[in-house]
Formats: sequence, structure tokens, C-alpha cells
Amino acid sequence: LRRVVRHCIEHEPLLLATLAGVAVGVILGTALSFANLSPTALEVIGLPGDLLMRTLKMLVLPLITASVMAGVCALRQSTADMGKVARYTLLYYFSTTMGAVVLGIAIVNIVRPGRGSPFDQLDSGEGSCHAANQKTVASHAASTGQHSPVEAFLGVIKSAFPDNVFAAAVNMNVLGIITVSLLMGAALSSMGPEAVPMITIINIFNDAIGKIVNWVIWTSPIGIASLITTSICKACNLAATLEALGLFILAVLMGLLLWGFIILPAIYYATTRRNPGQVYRGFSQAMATAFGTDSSNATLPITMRCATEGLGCDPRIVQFFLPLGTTVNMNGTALYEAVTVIFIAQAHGVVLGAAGTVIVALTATLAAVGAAGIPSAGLVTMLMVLQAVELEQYASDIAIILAVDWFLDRCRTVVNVLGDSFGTVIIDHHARGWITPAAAAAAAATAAA
Ligand code: DAS
Repeated sequence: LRRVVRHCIEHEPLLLATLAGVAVGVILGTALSFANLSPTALEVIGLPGDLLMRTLKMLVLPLITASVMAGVCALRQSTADMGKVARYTLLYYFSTTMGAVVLGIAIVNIVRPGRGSPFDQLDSGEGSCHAANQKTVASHAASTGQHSPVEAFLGVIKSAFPDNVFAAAVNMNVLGIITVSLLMGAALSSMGPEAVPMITIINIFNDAIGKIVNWVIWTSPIGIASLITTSICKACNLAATLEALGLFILAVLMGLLLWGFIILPAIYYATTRRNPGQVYRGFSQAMATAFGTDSSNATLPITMRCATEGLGCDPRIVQFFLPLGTTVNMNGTALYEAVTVIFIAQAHGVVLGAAGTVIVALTATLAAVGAAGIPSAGLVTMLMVLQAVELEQYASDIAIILAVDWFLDRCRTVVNVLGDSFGTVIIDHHARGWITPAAAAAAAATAAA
């Protein structure tokens, strides 16, 4: 342990500071949760965390726009077999998301956390502290309007083709921004030398965003401590909820640990014959930030930095794969949604049967694709899965689960980022045979200019 700590102090001071921020957040949050702080006090304590989230979110759209355009231009200029990169990318996304769902369904049916009607032990009536969460869930149910998997699927497809680019940016429609950036990058790279200055500007802009990320990342330990402290302080009825939902929390953590630390590295080793430990080491800062911010979108700038600087992945692959993966490839969320819906069915004595379980598997995959990389997105998109198996009358249970979602969300966000990290390195490993080396591509581009 001393050797590890010394290594971290010498080579990973930021990671050490981030982990210290997580520890301070948990300790301070636990201590202050008994103090019944006023909303103003919570606002002040949460300020550093709020500023960190705002700064990271501020970077996400310019980063995605510039990096996807730069990535597509660079890949196409390097005589890359783009179709092959895209096919392998989509295959990885779908197979890992579906695999995580199947694992979640297996675990929740083995552990059976819903036995003993856990929700009956917790008051979720008007006067209870869950009442505020009830309103959150009810307002989202009213706003989504998606009452079937087909509508949700159509919603995801339509969001990928925005009819107004500025509206897509304002509404943080990341999938829509990625589509526009992919098309723009493809168009620019199919033009002649006259487009080179524009592509150069995009690359410079991309590098500038990277510089800002490097500055912001050094403030993250303080922001993460603040985010975790306020999350714990805001969690209502924590002790009773932990007791009633203990088996459920155990089932979720088992699934996330198995997927993130056994199955994903096994897939990585099987496809690359390389040591998965390198991936954990290289992406450790991204994993810690994902846990601290519980937002894979906010973590994206750091995940991309880890891929290029930590693992030496080809920036062209990283710029193409990671923004898209962060948006549509959420293994942790998919697993969580499947586990939670079946847990709710068990808690109310509803037997889903084979057909119902297949519907959960398909809609949980879809809901995960549709979930944004923001805090608790996966818990709210779960409403669609509940509706698909006619369990929407139990949506109030989500308000109770929200009391512990500040922790479960962080865990599944880490697994979401891990799924994207392993995918990037796998695609990068194989794509080296499909695209010309970066130096040769750069030389070719210069010659063309
Ligand atoms: N917090 C989401 C993310 O950022 C995951 C989720 O809510 O399920 O990936």
C-alpha cells in the first residue's frame, strides 16, 4: 500500500487528490446529515460542486462538436475504413449494453430483492420526506409523454436528427449535435485543399478545449467533495431506506461489479490479449470523476484526456468513439434499469414471465440509449420500462429509490464510463490495422495542402 501511495504521490497527484475529495465528501456528508442544515447552508456547501458541474457541462458541447468533426476529418483523410470502424463501434455498443441487461436480469432473479414487500416499510405519503421526490418523478412522467417502447425508440431516432441545430444545442440534445458534427466533418473532409484552413481551425479549437479541461480538472477534487457532501445531506430517511432496500442495493452493486470488473475486462482480454489493468490505471481519473460528478457527460472531457494521454489511443478514434459512446453506450444504466423494474415487480408480487422479461430487456436497453449522461437520468428514463410492462402504477417507488440514488447513480456512471473506456481501447487496438498511422496521415494532409 505504501508503494502504491508513493507512486500516486509521484505520478498521480491529481488522482490522489480526487480520491481524497471523495473521502472528504462521504465523511463530511455523513457528519452533516445529522445537522439538518438549512437549504441556504446546503447551497453554500454545494457551490464548489455546482461550479465544477457547470464548467464541465459548459465544455461538453464545444468539445463534442470540435472533436467529432476533427475525428471524422482525420479518419477520412487517413484512408480509414470508416464503415468498418462504425460497424465495430455499433456492434460493441449494442452487445455490451444487451449483455449488461441480461446479467442484471439474471442477478435480480437469483437474489430476489423484492421479497418481503420492502416498500411497505417506508412511508411515501404526503408528509414523508419522499414527497418532494414524488413530485420530481410525477413531473417527469407528465413531461416525457413516451408511453411505449416504440414511441421511445422513435423519440431517440428523431432526437438524432434535430430540425433546429441551435435548439439542439440549447436543449443539450447531444445525439443531435453529434449527427450535425459527423455530417459537417464528412463534408469538410470530402472537399479539396480549400477546406484545409477550416479543418486546421477546428483542430486548434479542439486543442484549446483540451487545455481548458486540463485547467478545470485540477479543481475537481474540491468540487467532488462538495457534490458528495450535499448529496448525502439531501438524502432523506437514509438509514431506514438503506435497511428496507439493502438487498436491492446489493443486487445492483453485484451486477455493476461483475460487469465492470469481471466481464468487461474479460471481453477486453479476449479481443486484444492485453492486460485490462492498464485500462483501469489509464482511466482512473475518469472513473474517480464519474463517481464524483455522477455524470458521464461531464466526465467526457476527462475520459477523452485519459484515452489519449493515459492509454496512448489514436486521437482520431477517441474523437469519433467517445462522444458517441458516452451518449448511447451506458452499460451501467441498462443493467440498473432492468434490475430495478424487476425488483419493483417482485416487491408487488407481479410475475412478469418470459415475455415480460424480454420486454424489460429490450426497453431497458432502449431507455439506456435514450438516457442522457446526467445525474439520475437512468432512474427517470426507467418510467418507460415500467410503462412497457404495465407497472406504471408503482412509479411512486422510484421516489423512494431516489433516496439512495445519489450513491447507486455514481456506481453505474463509473460502469458507463468503463464501458466506453474499454470500447475505445478495443476499437483503437483493432483500428490500427485499418487506418494509416497518424504521422503518415498528417504528412499526407500537409502534402495535399
Ligand atoms: N448518471 C448517468 C450518467 O451520467 C447514469 C444514469 O443516470 O443512469 O451516465
